[in-house]
Amino acid sequence: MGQIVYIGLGSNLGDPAAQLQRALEQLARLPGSRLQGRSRFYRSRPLQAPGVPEDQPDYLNAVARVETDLSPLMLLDALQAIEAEQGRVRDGRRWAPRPLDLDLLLYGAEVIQHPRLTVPHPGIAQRDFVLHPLAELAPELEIPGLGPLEALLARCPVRGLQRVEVSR
Ligand code: ROI
Repeated sequence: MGQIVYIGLGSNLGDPAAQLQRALEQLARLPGSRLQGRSRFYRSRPLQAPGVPEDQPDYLNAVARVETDLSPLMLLDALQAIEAEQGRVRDGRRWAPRPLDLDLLLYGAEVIQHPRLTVPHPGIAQRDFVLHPLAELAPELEIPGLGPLEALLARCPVRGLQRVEVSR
């Protein structure tokens, strides 16, 4: 039996809707994995944090649910390969605008502290563009170490997230 994982998708350069769609197709082809669902797409202003450039375009964000036999680091490698394939250059600048960002948000109920990977994804509790799409897929979800998703949603700052797909 594989693990249930949630992957955050984000893009704010080029054609974000096309890039998210393409990334979902690539997630569906991950080895040893099955794409089980995805949220709608949301438009969201760039999250402000210390050191984050303020003059970025809006993001398009979504979350995908995948069942996988891949280990966390094998999955991370596969996600980074998809990012690279879609033109992301990792030049050491954090938080730069990007054509595609794939974040491993949750890996089953595991808590992972590794030099390359922190799960649950840090900052998840402050990110409306992660919590709302996640709640579409799994409203009853328990976030390891942080508690029920519903409680995190109730405390998350409201930043004017906009659902851009009415139906699919
Ligand atoms: N802001 C939004 N709205 N969506 C993102 O995916 C996103 N990703 C980031 C930073 C720059 C922190 N802000 C973001 O990496």
